[in-house]
Amino acid sequence: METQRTFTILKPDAVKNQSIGAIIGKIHEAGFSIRAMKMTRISIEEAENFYSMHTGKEFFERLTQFMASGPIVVMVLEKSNAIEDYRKLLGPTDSTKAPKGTIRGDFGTTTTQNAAHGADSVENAKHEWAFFFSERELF
Ligand code: IDP
Ligand code: MG
Repeated sequence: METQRTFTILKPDAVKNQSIGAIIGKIHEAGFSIRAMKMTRISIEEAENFYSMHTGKEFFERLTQFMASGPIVVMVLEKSNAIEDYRKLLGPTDSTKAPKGTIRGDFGTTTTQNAAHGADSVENAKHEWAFFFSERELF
């Protein structure tokens, strides 16, 4: 199968809990290679834009405040079937329902604070990483 790229954010909870090393280990063990990576932050306005599809939902403000609450690690990951396989590795949105062995099951704590984001389509992945990475930061 052709290789594919996906985009992930290790969310502020994962950075704060010192889980990023273990999460990156799990990502490598699952066969993904890292094509771009940095620690950065987003403002509340940028979080509102990133999650604009959820505007108006009950959890929107909690989510955007959380995403802007501290440093994040953003990465472009490559593998065959990367989008779908990474979503499987993440587990379901609600960390309390995520099986052991998944990123959210092992490192997330709630539905909002679920350790990591994963793009849900090739198009969205490209759009999301283009916000964070210049051409020279992509390998
Ligand atoms: P996903 O991250 O599994 O794709 P989405 O539905 O796209 O889930 O939601 C984006 C993010 O918003 C989730 O990762 C989570 O942090 C937060 N979120 C989604 N649904 C809820 C909810 O019902 N309560 C609280 N937070 C939520
Ligand atoms: Mg989503």
